[in-house]
Amino acid sequence: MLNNFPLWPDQASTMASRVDALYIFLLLVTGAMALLVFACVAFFAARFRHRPGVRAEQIEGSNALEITWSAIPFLIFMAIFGWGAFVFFQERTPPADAAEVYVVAKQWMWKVEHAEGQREINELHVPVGRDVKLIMTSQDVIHSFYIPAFRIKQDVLPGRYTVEWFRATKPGVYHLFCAEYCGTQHSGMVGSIVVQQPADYEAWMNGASTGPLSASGEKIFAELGCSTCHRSDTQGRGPNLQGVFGKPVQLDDGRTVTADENYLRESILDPGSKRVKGFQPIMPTFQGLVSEEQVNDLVAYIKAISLSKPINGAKTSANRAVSGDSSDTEGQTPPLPSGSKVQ
Ligand code: HEC
Ligand SMILES: [Cu+2]
Repeated sequence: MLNNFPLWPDQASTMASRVDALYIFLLLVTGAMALLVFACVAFFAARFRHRPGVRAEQIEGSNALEITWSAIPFLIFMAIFGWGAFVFFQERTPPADAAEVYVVAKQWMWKVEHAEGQREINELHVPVGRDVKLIMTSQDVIHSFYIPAFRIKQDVLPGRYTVEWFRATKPGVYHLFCAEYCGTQHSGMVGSIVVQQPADYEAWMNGASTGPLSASGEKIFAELGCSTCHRSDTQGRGPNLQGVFGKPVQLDDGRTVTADENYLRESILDPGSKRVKGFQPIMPTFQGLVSEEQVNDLVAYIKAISLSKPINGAKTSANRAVSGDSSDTEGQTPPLPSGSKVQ
């Protein structure tokens, strides 16, 4: 019904109709309230107008009336709150098996990296009907990744990851806007979201691949010497990173944190801030040595070696290292996490 009503953007994601329903409810409630107020103003102005010889008389106090006009708005506001919170949590909680796409914002463009390795600028190709999680960061100032047709918007901040997700429901090309004023060419920081049928998407995917992000990550991991300390056995000076993602990590100040994307990112750029229990503070910072894209690749790599089925478990790989088994290298080329395959 809304498709032909040009005040509304397309509804092209599973969130769109939910957000719209809430918004229409707000419009109806505020519209009805405005009507009620204006109707009362008009009615009372006519009913109690000045008439010659009639004296105005004060009317005071009615508990029933006051309770009614407090209770009804209260219930309406609680309904708006409850409904809003429900939609908010749906929009904030990416499904666990969503495909992952890394987004790096900079003045004034969007750089996009798919877990499978495709890179795009100011464009994002996605298949219809698939949950997609965007893991976003900024190279400079605050930006905001806004897709009106999907009804999602999320600030993109320097120095950390923020996340948003969607499931596109309709093939087409949709606007992408930066929704946070970010400098002189902010208005040019736009792009398009290309939603394709799975078969078209697969064809596009196969045409542009430079290999999975986790593979570039593995290369960088070796080039930067991460692998000298982080080995796939227990002999390294740093912790074995297999299986770390998504798990609780004990820190030497007694805290326990979950190893999510932000934790991995911080461990690489600011290793001193959270030190793993039982290890020396010898890891150098890589701040300034790696680009945002390289950090994303490293994070994707660490996630890949964490999510793939433990190839032999840390124990066995330690045993193998001791016994000098040369097939140890198979532990360093992880299969892709299953979530990143196109169905
Ligand atoms: C000189 C040795 C050394 C190098 C090189 C090194 N690390 Fe580390 N790393 C450590 C040590 C020791 C720790 C544990 C103490 C700490 O948290 O600072 C650690 C912790 C980490 C953690 C947190 C692990 C956990 O179990 O919670 C991550 C992730 C990490 N490093 C990634 C990297 C990456 C990526 C590189 C390369 C860009 C790298 N490290 C290079 C020594 C190193
Ligand atoms: Cu911007």
